[in-house]
Amino acid sequence: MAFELSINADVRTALEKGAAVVALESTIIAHGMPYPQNVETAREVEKIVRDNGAIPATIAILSGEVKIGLTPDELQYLGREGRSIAKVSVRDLPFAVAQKRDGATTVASTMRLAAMAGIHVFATGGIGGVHRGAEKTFDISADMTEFANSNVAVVTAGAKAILDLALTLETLETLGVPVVGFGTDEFPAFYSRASGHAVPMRCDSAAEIADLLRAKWAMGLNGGVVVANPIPEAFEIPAEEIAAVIEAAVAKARAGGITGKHVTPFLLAEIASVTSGRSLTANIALARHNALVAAQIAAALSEKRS
Ligand code: PSU
Ligand code: MN
Repeated sequence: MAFELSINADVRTALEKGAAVVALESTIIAHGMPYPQNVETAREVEKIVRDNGAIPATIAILSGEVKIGLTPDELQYLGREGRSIAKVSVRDLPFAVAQKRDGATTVASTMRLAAMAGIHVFATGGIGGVHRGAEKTFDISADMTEFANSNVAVVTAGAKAILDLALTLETLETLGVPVVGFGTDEFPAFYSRASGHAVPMRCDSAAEIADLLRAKWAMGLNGGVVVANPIPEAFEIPAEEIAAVIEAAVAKARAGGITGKHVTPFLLAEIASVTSGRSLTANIALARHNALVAAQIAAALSEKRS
C-alpha cells in the first residue's frame, strides 16, 4: 500500500516556500472540550495562528485519510461528533488508516504526523505525561516517548496536575527532551502558573527558542522540545484552589475503574463539571495563548531558515 498525507493547499504552499506553519491537534477538539466551545476554540486558535504570521495545520484522520489542515466543515464535524470519534495515539494510527475510520489525534500522533509533513512547531493545550500512581498502573502517555522521536517543538501550558509532574519531568529528562520555560523558571501546571517544580532551562523570546531548535537539530539530536508556556494570569486557577478538585477527580476515576486512553478525557470532563466551566475557560485561554507563542516561534524559525 502506498501512503500519502492529505496536505491542504494552504499548508502545502507554505511548506514549499519554507514559510511558518503551526500544527494543531484534534483530540483537544473531540475529547478535550465540549461542543460547541471546542469548535469555537479550534477556529479561534487557527485565526490566532494566521494573525501572527503562520499557517495553521489542524491534524486529524477522516475516513482513513490523514489530513494536514482541515476545512471549516471538517472542524465542525470533529467537534460535533466529539467523543464518538476515536482518540488516536501513535499505536492507533495504522488501524484508523487501514479501516478508513475517523480519528482525533493526540499530542503524540499529531507530533509524528506533523514531522512526516515537515512541520516543526505545534501548539496544544497541555501534553500528556506520567499519571499519578504510574508506578503501579504503568500509565505513561505515549506523548512522552514521542518527544524522544519526532523533531517537533510543542507549546504547552506545562502539564496538568492530574499527572505526577515530578515523574513527568524525570521521564522527559531520561528521554533527553529539553523542557524550556517560556518566560518562566517554573514548570507551569496547566490551570496554574506555578507547580513548585523548576524547569531545567528558560528562554524569554521566540527567537531564542528558534535558536535552540536549530542547534538541537543541526547537532543531530533528534526529538522534540517542550516549550512550557504558563496560562495568562487573568485566567489562572491557583494551585491551592484546583488541587482538591483534581484529587477528587483522580479518586473518582480510580473508583470507577477508568483506565487506559479514557483516563485523560474523563478527568478533563470531571474537572470542568465540578468547577462549573471555570476550568474550561482557563483551558480555552491557555490554548489561545499557546497558539500565539507557537506562531511566533514558527515565524522565527522560518526567518532563520531563509
Ligand atoms: N491534556 C489536556 N487536554 C487534552 C489532552 C491532554 O489538557 O485534550 C489530550 C492530548 O491530546 C494528549 C492526550 O495528547 O490527551 C493524552 O492522552 P493520554 O494521557 O491517554 O496519552
Ligand atoms: Mn494513558
